[in-house]
Amino acid sequence: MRRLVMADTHFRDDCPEMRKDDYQRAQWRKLDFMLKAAKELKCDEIRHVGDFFHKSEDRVKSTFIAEIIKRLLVNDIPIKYYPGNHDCPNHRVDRLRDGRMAAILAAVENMEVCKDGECDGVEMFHTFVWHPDDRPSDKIPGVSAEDLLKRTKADLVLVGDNHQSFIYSLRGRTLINPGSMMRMTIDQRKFKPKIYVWDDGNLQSIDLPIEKDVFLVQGTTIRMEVDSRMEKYVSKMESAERIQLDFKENMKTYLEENPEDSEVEDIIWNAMGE
Ligand SMILES: [Mn+2]
Repeated sequence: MRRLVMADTHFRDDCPEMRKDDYQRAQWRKLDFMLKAAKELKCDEIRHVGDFFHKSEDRVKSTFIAEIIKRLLVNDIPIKYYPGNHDCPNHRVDRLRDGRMAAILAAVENMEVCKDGECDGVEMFHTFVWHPDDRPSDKIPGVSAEDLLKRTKADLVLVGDNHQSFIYSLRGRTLINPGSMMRMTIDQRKFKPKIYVWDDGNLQSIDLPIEKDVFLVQGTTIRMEVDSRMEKYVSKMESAERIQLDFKENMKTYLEENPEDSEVEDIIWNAMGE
């Protein structure tokens, strides 16, 4: 069984603050490339490990949704998708079909939603798993790739959420985190987006084509600081087990327990679309 693995596509109808190129076209180029790769490599299925969209709200330009659907309708390889927090209104997985994913799932018949745990012999998670070179600490908790592999049983464990790409193997079992499809923030400017193809133990990584000079250079230092601060919160929040149900509630509780100055809180709530 040959599987193409992707995650964190974060399709969006606007342009990230620090990008100066035609971001919509850049997204479609990547989606076209991934679907073409799946076909050319004769993959039996595509796995998407969550955060298909950047935002879950259903109010969005129909032309934007149509751009995605028309591509997925041409694709004839089954897609097994695991919901990410960005796809679920109020970060509640039981509300997945109240958001943008509803249109995609209604239109694309060969796309199937995987539930918690094993999905046809592969385990899928959308939760913050640390890069194998980094370690969770008391200050920043989380799941290490090693711990997750120890807790699971399948030969192949797929994770989304951490936008870095990495693989980790333990006693013949493998964890794959494809990383994000796009470089959305300036701290990702050196990141090389990729997809993985897993064929019963053989792993191939494929770099997605990227263009040079897509970031605005001005304001880099300030923006990087804000991004890394946001990342700190998102990592902490998403690594908590209780994150599963209501991200905003959890963020509120977290900020009550760890007060920040109001400017930082504003940045957080703004980033969360509040
Ligand atoms: Mn994500």
